[in-house]
Amino acid sequence: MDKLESVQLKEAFDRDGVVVIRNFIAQKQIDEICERAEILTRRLPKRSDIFSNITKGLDKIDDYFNDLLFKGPQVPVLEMLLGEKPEPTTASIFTKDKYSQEVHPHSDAMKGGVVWLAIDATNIGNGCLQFLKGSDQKKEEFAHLSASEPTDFSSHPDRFECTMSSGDIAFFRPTTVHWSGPNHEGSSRRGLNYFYVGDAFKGLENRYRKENG
Ligand SMILES: O=C(O)CCC(=O)C(=O)O
Repeated sequence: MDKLESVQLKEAFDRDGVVVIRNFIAQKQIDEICERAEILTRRLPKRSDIFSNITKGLDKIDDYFNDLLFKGPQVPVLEMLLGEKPEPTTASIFTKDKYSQEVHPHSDAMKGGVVWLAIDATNIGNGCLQFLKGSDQKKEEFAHLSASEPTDFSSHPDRFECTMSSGDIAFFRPTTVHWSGPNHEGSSRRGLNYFYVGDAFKGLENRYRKENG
């Protein structure tokens, strides 16, 4: 990425709280990521709550994902966008098949960055990510949202339907409201998700554990 592209990307990130880079990872590596993530997903126990389609902690059990989380090509881009070193938290795979749950509009944490790499092509029919552009600048207004509670933003003027091809990557602030709808198609919609939210995310996990036992 040249200097001008970086400046333009940072401007868009500061304005919208989300940017997408097309063709960021070559298909050969996407295939490799997909194959390894599928093996781990089969090995790891499924969550029994409403987010059974999310497998977290790939980096904890496979050095391949640990290396990607800490040293992947997304790290310098995120550092440029945030203006500080990202604090790696975890790498997860978000699989959405025909029977998967919706992830309702929410924020992830109060600081840091989130990266979502498309393994499959995503569109509104199979539950692509959607965002409210600029919502990271209105944290209080959206603080009450929860990923498990439906909130209808379908006609919100700042809604951004983040259609992606395999290998495209989205960078967003954890406070940029985002969600994904149902998958009406038969095929699976998978994304590799890197959280760089440091301790703030641990705080959220602790709160979740306390609230849900
Ligand atoms: O992949 C999805 O469907 C949802 C992703 C998400 O909510 C997140 O990255 O926090």
